[in-house]
Amino acid sequence: MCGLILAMDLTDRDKALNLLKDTKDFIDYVKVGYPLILSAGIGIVRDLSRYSPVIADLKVADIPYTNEIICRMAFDNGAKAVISHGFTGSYSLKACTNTAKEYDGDIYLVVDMSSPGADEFIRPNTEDLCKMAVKHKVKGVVAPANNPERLKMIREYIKDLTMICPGVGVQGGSIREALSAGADYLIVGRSIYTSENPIDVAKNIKREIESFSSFSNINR
Ligand code: NUP
Repeated sequence: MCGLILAMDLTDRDKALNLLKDTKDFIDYVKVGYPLILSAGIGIVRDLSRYSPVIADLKVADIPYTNEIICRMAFDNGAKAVISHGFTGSYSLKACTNTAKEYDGDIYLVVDMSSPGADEFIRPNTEDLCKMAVKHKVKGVVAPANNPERLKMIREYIKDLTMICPGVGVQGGSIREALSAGADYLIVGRSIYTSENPIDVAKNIKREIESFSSFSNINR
């Protein structure tokens, strides 16, 4: 299953909601993080969830007690999934997965990043983070679409967990290369919301993902 996740990093609540209304037919999830939640409040998760399932990109990274509170706030406000870090260890991740279970929600674990500097700390630990993802039965992992070699390696480690991948477009990644390397969902923000015609851009990206998906199904 391949699809498109819109990264909604606008900081204006009305603009964000209008953009989602316009593009909702071409996306599978909307991802919201600190930029919009800090400017519009956590209630924005509920507002967005009226149009699309929401992934709360909170990169949760605290003690178990606090992680639980954070996840509960996201799920209570209608999030379908929460993104967590794993470097805080198993107890902290478990607080997230246990809370998600209560809500029938999902946790995605960051196992690598698309940013320069990922080599410094997270990459030396990607294999262990992937093992942690499998062991704790998270829904999936976050991995860099702008690094197909890393995606291939991560795909081997995580087997059939879902891989959601930012880094296409502005961060240099290519849609086809990321999908060929094992990405399930592409996370795209600026290429859509800063464009003159976000509807067309979202529609075209979704089409490209679908055509890759049907081509690879035929050739299986
Ligand atoms: O490794 C990561 N890279 C990344 O870009 C992990 C992330 N969560 N993100 C997020 O994906 C980033 O915060 C932004 O919301 C989105 C990518 O957006 P864009 O580069 O397509 O604008």
